[in-house]
Amino acid sequence: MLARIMETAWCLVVVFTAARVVPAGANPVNSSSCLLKPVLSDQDVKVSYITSQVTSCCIGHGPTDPDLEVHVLSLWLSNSAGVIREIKFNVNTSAANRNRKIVFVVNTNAFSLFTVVPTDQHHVTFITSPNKPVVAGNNISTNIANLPSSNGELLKWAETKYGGVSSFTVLEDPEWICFQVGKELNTSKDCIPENNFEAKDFLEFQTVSHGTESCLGSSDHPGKEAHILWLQQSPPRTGTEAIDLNIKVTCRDGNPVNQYPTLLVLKGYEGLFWNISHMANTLKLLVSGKYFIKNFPLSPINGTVLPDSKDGLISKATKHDFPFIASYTEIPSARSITLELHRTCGQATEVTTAAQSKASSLSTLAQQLMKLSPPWRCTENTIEIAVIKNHLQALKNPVTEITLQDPNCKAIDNTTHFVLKSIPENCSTHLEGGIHAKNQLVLTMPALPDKIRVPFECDLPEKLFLHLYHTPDFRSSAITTIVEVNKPTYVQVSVRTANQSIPSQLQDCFLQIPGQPLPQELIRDGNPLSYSAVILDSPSPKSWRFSFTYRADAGQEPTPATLVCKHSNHESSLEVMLKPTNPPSHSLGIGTVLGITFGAFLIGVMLTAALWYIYSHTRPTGKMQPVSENPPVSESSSSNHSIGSTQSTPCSTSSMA
Ligand SMILES: *[C@@H]1O[C@H](CO)[C@@H](O)[C@H](O)[C@H]1NC(C)=O
Ligand SMILES: *[C@@H]1O[C@H](CO)[C@@H](O)[C@H](O)[C@H]1NC(C)=O
Ligand SMILES: *[C@@H]1O[C@H](CO)[C@@H](O)[C@H](O)[C@H]1NC(C)=O
Ligand SMILES: *[C@@H]1O[C@H](CO)[C@@H](O)[C@H](O)[C@H]1NC(C)=O
Ligand SMILES: *[C@@H]1O[C@H](CO)[C@@H](O)[C@H](O)[C@H]1NC(C)=O
Ligand SMILES: *[C@@H]1O[C@H](CO)[C@@H](O)[C@H](O)[C@H]1NC(C)=O
Ligand SMILES: *[C@@H]1O[C@H](CO)[C@@H](O)[C@H](O)[C@H]1NC(C)=O
Ligand SMILES: *[C@@H]1O[C@H](CO)[C@@H](O)[C@H](O)[C@H]1NC(C)=O
Ligand SMILES: CC(=O)N[C@H]1CO[C@H](CO)[C@@H](O)[C@@H]1O
Repeated sequence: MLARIMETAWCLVVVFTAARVVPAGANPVNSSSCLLKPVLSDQDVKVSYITSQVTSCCIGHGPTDPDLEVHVLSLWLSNSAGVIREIKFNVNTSAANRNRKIVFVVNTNAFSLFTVVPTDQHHVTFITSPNKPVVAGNNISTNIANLPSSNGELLKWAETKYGGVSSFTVLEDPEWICFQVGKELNTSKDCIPENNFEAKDFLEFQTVSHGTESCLGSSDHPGKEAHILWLQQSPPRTGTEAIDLNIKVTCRDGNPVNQYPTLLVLKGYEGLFWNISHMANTLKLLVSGKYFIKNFPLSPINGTVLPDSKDGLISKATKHDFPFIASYTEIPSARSITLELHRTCGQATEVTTAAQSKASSLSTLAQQLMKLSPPWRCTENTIEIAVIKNHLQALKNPVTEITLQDPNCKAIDNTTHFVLKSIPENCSTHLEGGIHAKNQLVLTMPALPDKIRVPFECDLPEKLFLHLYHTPDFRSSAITTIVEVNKPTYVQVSVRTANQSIPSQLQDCFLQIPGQPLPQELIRDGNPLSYSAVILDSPSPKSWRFSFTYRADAGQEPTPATLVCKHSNHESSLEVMLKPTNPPSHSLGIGTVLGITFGAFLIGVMLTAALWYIYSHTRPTGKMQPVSENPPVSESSSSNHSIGSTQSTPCSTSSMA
């Protein structure tokens, strides 16, 4: 456990220090100069993997002595000129058949050293050719024999000597082998080797891929690189498989590790689960199937679909701006893969204190954590944060507070999450093009002197907004959904879009009233149509204003209706309530209030009334005539105000300007 924590801490320091020495101005890539060539053993990249798929194998009925197991191994070692290859050989035991004697007949094509770690449960004997290999280890017996070099003859030799073999296996370039003895391999047949045999039942081995190709060496390193791994095994008949992927960055001389921005393209069958060891900040992933980052307590992340061809995978990397393919490897079958990168390392430019490096590594880890499982979301009207508190445990230090850039915007701890909702206009959110929101999460950790900042961004969805007001000052605090009958209603329509080439005018707005078959058009193609609609000055290129007055018999009940507006490709609707004005005015029917002719008539009546009033007041004696509290309004008929609307609001006339 402690070792694991130490390892994590070490990794983080590597990440941190690596991030600081990435070359700043990398050369642009000339992809046509990236010529894939087979990697040589001294090059900067090495792909190795653990697999049970062997070159050739069979399981036999075993020797005539039932207390004996005879396993024949033929190992083919490439590129071994002048170098003595060392192969580690683990003999694993299974609980059954403890009393059996075990014989390994091992031949190799080159001098090699076999370091054996045997089980103490069995007596193990090795039979080898002189020096091919040399077997070393405690508690083992070795016998030298002149073994035939061809595979077929080697098998025949063992079958003749023991009356049959338990297994026969051909392996290429193993670095270590783990062999399980004492198992009932169970066959009654003779051993007839099959190619590409899946020997999961009794062995697995690690080998270096010799098919790896690379651009390294064919051109200058552009400062960023892609690694492509194509695992070609077919899906298991049942269940799901997980494959371990380890990334090891080693330094040839000195510290720290010089780590380039790296794209990892991982292709496997659909449904394969990649278990990725450790993620540097400079690592990008394109993964088919699902993946999981070790040490981060996150749920699996869904990958993407990747092409089924070498060219397709390479062009995928190129499309993601990583045309320099530092390694391309096809792997027939594996349970675990290790990508080893050797880097030229320089001296650290700055000596950092333990506290500084702890802060930086925590900050890096926090950023990775947030990128893997983004807790931010742009919705129609809000920016929402929901940080799962369990995820923060990966930081191994408590987080006491999370805010946005504006420290007044604090997330609330609801026991499982830190949650926060804010409107895009608030909390120092920077809106690019009115749609691309940028802000940062600020984490407070008492263990650190400084706060951890995690910048984030998200796109607000494109949308048309409708807002109603009773007054033409369009105060945001006075938004309403009530359309007062016979009084002006002020409408602001605004569009949130990244599109620069939208029409400068509002297009269509109408009212849909239940029971009325046709919509009541207010604006058509930017022109006012009915209900005294008036186009007002627009406050910005992406918002528009108008007013209208819905006219109806004042005595009617409140009626629900829908206001609909359209602009460019957007449409928005707002549920409103058509309400008679309060208190109800004289019940002048709608029919009575319309029409210039009638207006003129009314003026005449009013004049008559006024004259009568003056007359009655100037009379020396006589009774007072009852006078209406609400004297008729003497506005011209082109007024936007209905006659019934008599309580004038402070701004009620400015709309006519
Ligand atoms: C890319 O490299 C090729 C071959 O080396 C060369 O012919 C070509 O001009 C280069 N292209 C650019 C854009 O540098
Ligand atoms: C070898 O033995 C160890 C300990 O018994 C076990 O954990 C491991 O899985 C075995 N390896 C194989 C390949 O069976
Ligand atoms: C060697 O084998 C014997 C039994 O055959 C066992 O008791 C002993 O512990 C083994 N020694 C080592 C070093 O494995
Ligand atoms: C991934 O690897 C980690 C550490 O080795 C292990 O705990 C975890 O179970 C693995 N996940 C899967 C799905 O194999
Ligand atoms: C991942 O894919 C599975 C289906 O394969 C789906 O059920 C799940 O919701 C997806 N998860 C996410 C986070 O998209
Ligand atoms: C906390 O908030 C998150 C996100 O809104 C929600 O999913 C979760 O159920 C909440 N937890 C509790 C205990 O209310
Ligand atoms: C902005 O957020 C602060 C803090 O949450 C809040 O008090 C304020 O009312 C918000 N402003 C608007 C315009 O919503
Ligand atoms: C931008 O708006 C114009 C006018 O509505 C439309 O024709 C065009 O397709 C839009 N462009 C994009 C990228 O949506
Ligand atoms: C335990 C087991 O799998 N036994 C099998 C061994 O092989 C023979 C014939 O190949 C089968 O009949 C057994 O069932």
